[in-house]
Amino acid sequence: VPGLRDPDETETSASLLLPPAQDQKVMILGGGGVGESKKSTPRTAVVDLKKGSPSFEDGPNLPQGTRYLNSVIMPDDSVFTTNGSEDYRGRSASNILKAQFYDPKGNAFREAASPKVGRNYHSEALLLPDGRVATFGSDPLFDDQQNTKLGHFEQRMEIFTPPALHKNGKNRPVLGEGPDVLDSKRRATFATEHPERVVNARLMRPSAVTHTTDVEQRSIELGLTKTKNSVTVDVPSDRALVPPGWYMLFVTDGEGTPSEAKWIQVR
Ligand SMILES: [Cu+2]
Repeated sequence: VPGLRDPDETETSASLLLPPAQDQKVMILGGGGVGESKKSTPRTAVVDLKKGSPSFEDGPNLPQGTRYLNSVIMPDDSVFTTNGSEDYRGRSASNILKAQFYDPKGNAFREAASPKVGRNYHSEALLLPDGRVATFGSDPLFDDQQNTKLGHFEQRMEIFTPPALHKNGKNRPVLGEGPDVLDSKRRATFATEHPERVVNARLMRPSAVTHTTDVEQRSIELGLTKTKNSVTVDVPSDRALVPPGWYMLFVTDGEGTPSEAKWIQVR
């Protein structure tokens, strides 16, 4: 696919299928030169695979050159992206204590609360079924700025609570009683006291993240119908778009406040 700026700096980059998966847009963020290179790039780029002859187009830059960035799709279709380092495996104390949300619709970043723990190589971030994000791991080459002391594996975890949960955490949309497998029409109905609050429904693949990369990550937009006390979701029939397996089902309100997930199986 042509059009990618800094094509020699894709090692240790992040990449993901942007939400919703139906849009078939792939994003790449940051990265560095091959091996122990000092080079890293703030470049992001997006390719729309639905176009006749797809090519990468530049997205907004990260705050600085970034390797080992972790990127997590959120239930509100934003992408939470955090941590990383500017140099190879955090060398010369180059961990980046920054996080931001990428909005695929606006093609822009907005700042998020900063992580407290630096993370580079062998680090991970994943979406929890309660709508928060856990970050963990990091495997720095050295523990000091002068690169004289051998590094130690980072054992502290952090949990990130997105802004909508800080604001509306005590008043989230709720998915009540419902099935844990789709019916023959690929639908599922859940009880809820306030169906009017439910604006979007997403099927989100549980994470399988390693080395900052989650190859399972995808979020599928669902059809939504309501009664006075229930919501019904419709799952697309395309098995390439929705590979069989277990998913987290999230609904969100008009402010992007997520419910807790219900686990549901797609056969
Ligand atoms: Cu490894």
